[in-house]
Amino acid sequence: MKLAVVIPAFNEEAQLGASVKILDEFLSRHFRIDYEIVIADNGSTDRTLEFARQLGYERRTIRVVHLNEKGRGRALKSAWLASRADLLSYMDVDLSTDLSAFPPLIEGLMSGGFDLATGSRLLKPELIKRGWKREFISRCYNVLVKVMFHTRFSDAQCGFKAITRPAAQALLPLVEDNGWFFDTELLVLAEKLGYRIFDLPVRWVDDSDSRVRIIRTAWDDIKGLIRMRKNCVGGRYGRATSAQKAAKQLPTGNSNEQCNST
Ligand SMILES: Nc1nc2c(ncn2[C@@H]2O[C@H](COP(=O)(O)OP(=O)(O)O)[C@@H](O)[C@H]2O)c(=O)[nH]1
Ligand SMILES: [Mg+2]
Repeated sequence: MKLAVVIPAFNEEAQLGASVKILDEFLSRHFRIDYEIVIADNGSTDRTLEFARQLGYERRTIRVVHLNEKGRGRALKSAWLASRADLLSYMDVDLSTDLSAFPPLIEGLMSGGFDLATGSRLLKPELIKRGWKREFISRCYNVLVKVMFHTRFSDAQCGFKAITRPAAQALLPLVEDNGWFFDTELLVLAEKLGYRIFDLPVRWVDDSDSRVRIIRTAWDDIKGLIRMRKNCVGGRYGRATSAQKAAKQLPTGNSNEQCNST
């Protein structure tokens, strides 16, 4: 059994080294299974790639993936699909999510009970420290996702997720977004197609050094939701389910293909 922890990195020369070392120490202390940390850089214009490669030389647990085209979703898809690990995960460079949630996140998959595990900042608000603006936008956005898709997971955009290899192989080709909406698209698809999602409350301290352009990202998210909604109405995900079931790529759990009824 092997675990891959992907760290998407865009212009992160200031934080990358310290965070990756903290993560490596943490994983070596808390995990008995084999693991690799994959730094996934694309589009960085600072020395992120150089620093990442240096870390790769220094530590046998660290690998680097580099793509020319920007986009966090693109980096995650590519790093997950290229990894040979059985369990695939990712977290943001700034380690905003407290690492104490990582062992239970992975345990949820290892126990065989879940196909995808995701951190949530909305299940236990008392564990969260972030500015009112991001909190407000996050809450409104997640209400919108629920209203549009009748999904049960609570936080679509938390940068702290893990997925089994078979689920990733079946779902990632269906995820069209290569940017920030990647997370929402993955979760909505997973739930609609009957994958079992572990929604885990996390402790989170916001890092003010953000790459998110709020208005632009919010608009892209809304466009993404509308596109997915159209796909639902057009029955596209239902067709994917049938095709994948035929190819025996889907779990036998209850598929929640109810886009059309909402
Ligand atoms: N590989 C890659 N990583 C990205 C890109 N954009 C953002 N990231 C990473 O995504 C993570 C979350 O970014 P951050 O700015 O902390 O987002 P916030 O916490 O929502 O404000 C960080 O690890 C970033 O370096 C991108 O285009 N490519
Ligand atoms: Mg952050």
